[in-house]
Amino acid sequence: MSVSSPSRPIRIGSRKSQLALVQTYWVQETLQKHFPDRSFEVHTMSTQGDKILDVALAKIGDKGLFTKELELGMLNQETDFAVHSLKDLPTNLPEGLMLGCITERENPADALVVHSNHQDKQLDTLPAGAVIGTSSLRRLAQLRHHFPHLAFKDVRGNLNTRLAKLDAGEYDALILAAAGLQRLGFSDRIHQVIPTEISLYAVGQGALGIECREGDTEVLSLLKVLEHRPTAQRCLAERAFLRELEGGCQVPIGVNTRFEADQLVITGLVASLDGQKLIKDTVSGLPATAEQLGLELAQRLRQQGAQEILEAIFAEVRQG
Ligand code: DPM
Repeated sequence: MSVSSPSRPIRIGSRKSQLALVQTYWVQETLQKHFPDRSFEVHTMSTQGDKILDVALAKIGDKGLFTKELELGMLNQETDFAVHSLKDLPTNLPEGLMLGCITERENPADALVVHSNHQDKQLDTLPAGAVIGTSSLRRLAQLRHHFPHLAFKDVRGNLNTRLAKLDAGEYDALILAAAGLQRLGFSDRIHQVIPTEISLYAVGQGALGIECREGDTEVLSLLKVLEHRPTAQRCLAERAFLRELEGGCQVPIGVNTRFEADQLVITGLVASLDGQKLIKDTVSGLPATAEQLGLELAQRLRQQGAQEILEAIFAEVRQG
């Protein structure tokens, strides 16, 4: 291989799902605008998570379910970087790869989407036994805690498939990320933005994470135009928190981060699947110490029994 010439095309790896493509095309367009003399190509790939649609996510349990194939593409020099929903990117990356940039976060909240029968209802007024579709243990545990009158059922598939199942009456409501609905043009289906007191969001939710080869200075310098520093500080704190608790993507762990004056504030939660136990705490400090804040928060939750909850869940999920 020759030394990379300034004009070589930059190859972007992406999943094929509609949401992934909307996100990747946005990255491609933004870069193209900033670097009109360069060319940016999108290379799509299917990941394990796209192929296995009939098994509950938590039971597959594999970290990197939506990222592994994209990572191999970069390691094999077939692509130069990959665009992910940051919350699907494991906190420990394979040797040779790094998180090159974090983009500006959209609304990180979860949202309630209801069947047309329930247009006049909110989470607290849905009838007893109403069936809520979610595959997220985090959403399940928190909503069970606050709304024990509701029933929960697993739902898989892309956003269109899920909305179709809802409209067909298989569910009374769904819980989905507001950001995903917005990016796909379904903002009008957001019936209630779920307040953070009820559902803390997933680590990295609403932001995109761009993964590239470690030390690829050419790509890293291009990615700088996409970086959003405040989002990155928040998400680095969140990811340090999750990493320290050794949680994968499918764990009942939620966060909320925000800036108050010059302080970065992070609230984190670990919940038992039955919604009975919620362990929650908050720490704050200077944004420059973001990762330490996440770590400190994890240690505090562990002192309050978070590890026991997580171990019980790992055992339960493994047994199926
Ligand atoms: C992860 C979770 C889910 C996705 C678990 C969680 C939701 C699974 C489900 C880690 N990834 O949030 O507790 O409810 O079935 C996913 C979505 C987005 C990225 C869709 C969603 C869009 C929002 C974003 C799936 N990954 O959360 O409704 O880009 O942050």
